[in-house]
Amino acid sequence: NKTASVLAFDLGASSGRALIGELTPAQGGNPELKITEIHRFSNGPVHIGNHLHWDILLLLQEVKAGIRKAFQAGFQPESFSIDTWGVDFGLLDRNGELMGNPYHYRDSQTEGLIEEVNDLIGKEKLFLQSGLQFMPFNTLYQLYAMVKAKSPKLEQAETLLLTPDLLMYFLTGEKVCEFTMATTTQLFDPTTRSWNTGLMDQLGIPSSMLLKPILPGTQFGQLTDAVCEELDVPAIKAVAVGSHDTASAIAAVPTRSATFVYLACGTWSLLGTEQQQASLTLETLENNYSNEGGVGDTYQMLKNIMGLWLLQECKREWEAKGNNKSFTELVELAKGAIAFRSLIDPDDLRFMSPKDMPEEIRAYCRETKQLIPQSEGEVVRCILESLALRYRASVEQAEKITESVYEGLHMVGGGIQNELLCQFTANAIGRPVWAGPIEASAIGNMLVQFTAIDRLADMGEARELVRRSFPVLTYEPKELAVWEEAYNRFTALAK
Ligand code: ADP
Ligand code: LRH
Repeated sequence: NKTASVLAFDLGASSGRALIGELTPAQGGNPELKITEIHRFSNGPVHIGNHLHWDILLLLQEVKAGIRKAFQAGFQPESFSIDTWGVDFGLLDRNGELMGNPYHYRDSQTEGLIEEVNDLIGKEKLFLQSGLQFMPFNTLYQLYAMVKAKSPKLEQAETLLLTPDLLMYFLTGEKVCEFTMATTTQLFDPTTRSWNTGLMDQLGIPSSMLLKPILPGTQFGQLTDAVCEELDVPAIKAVAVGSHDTASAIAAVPTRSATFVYLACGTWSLLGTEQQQASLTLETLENNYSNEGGVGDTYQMLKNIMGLWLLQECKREWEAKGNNKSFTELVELAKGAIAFRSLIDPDDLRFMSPKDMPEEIRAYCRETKQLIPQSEGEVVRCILESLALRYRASVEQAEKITESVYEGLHMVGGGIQNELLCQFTANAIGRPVWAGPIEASAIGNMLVQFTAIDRLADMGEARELVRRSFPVLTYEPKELAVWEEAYNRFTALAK
């Protein structure tokens, strides 16, 4: 009955971190989970020619640095795992070597391909066979772009590994395909729970590159001798977790109830409900909801909302102009700005990768004949109010599809450090917001590792552990009348 520890890497589009999770023994009470951040690093795209890539080798170096630091700090994790954003991948040749730099999901190669593939396959058929929201960056469109470009890499590829599986392969030498990541590709059929080879044949995508998915909780190898020697660490076990960061974040939602609505709030905002199986109805399709695999035999019916990307990009643009402000300072400025001066549809695809985000927001307001946000405070306020209103629309859609009423919204992820956004969200939905934990993806990652090494029984026990171990802040709704009025303006603007 000793303390057990595991090492979790959570790589988001803006930053990555390594955390140690320690499960303390039940000393007369119940066990608690203690987390310690070991390493944090920034992440972002690299432009080469006309393409946008991830710096995968730098990410590998940072993960290695995290492993080394964990042992240097005196921890003895039994196992480790990595979760990352969805959809992206690397291709291995027949010698098992990585061919080229993985593309970043914001690369423009997939522009226009949703429509093109819908014309070839049929939108409804594609939805029924994938359950996925039509997002331009889905793996399906990235691979189809490579087919159209007659990519020599694609012609020679032997194995496709999604980002977390690719990093785990570099460290363990084992090639696996984790289930929750597989479900972000739009090539995986949630009914048959297997790859949609018919679809791939039709589009000319070689299906032999894809491995049979393994479930979260599967132990599949250990650090290679070479990595252990390089880092001077023992050969700890590798576990497949909910390797999609969203799946891991949802696993750490401290809900008591089986029916609940959540918002994982980081670079993206993922809002949805947990289901036992994929919801493949016309209503789900019409509302552009997604069905993605979750941990513990769940399907997540959720929606990708553009999220704090909008704010991150404004911050980056202002920094490039020599104006450095932290998120805290920007949120303070937004508090002082006038309410509901201008609203945007955060999900308009024009905001996916614009050159200058503040200018794109101004252009949207100009074109929709609203007041144009000028100052930083005005721009940030516009973003946060618009996101909160989009969350309300999405909660209402989820309620319609699932024929349920939710009492409040669980918010998790880095974005909950933005208290103004949490309050706006409570106001917009007219219900309480329960915020916490911040490091949900890393915690969800740890929880699955603890089940794999037999320290936790199941995800029910895991969520109970999260409730016991981390604080949750409640935001009560306020100013309902003005938010109602703003919502009417928003729905007229954003379909
Ligand atoms: P990722 O999806 O990249 O993993 P995170 O979960 O780390 O994202 O969340 C990053 C977001 O959290 C940032 O875009 C920022 O808006 C928000 N954030 C981070 N720190 C703060 C802070 N101190 N105050 C307000 N917001 C913050
Ligand atoms: C959030 C996320 C989301 C994906 C996007 C590419 O980090 O994983 O679920 O759709 O990144």
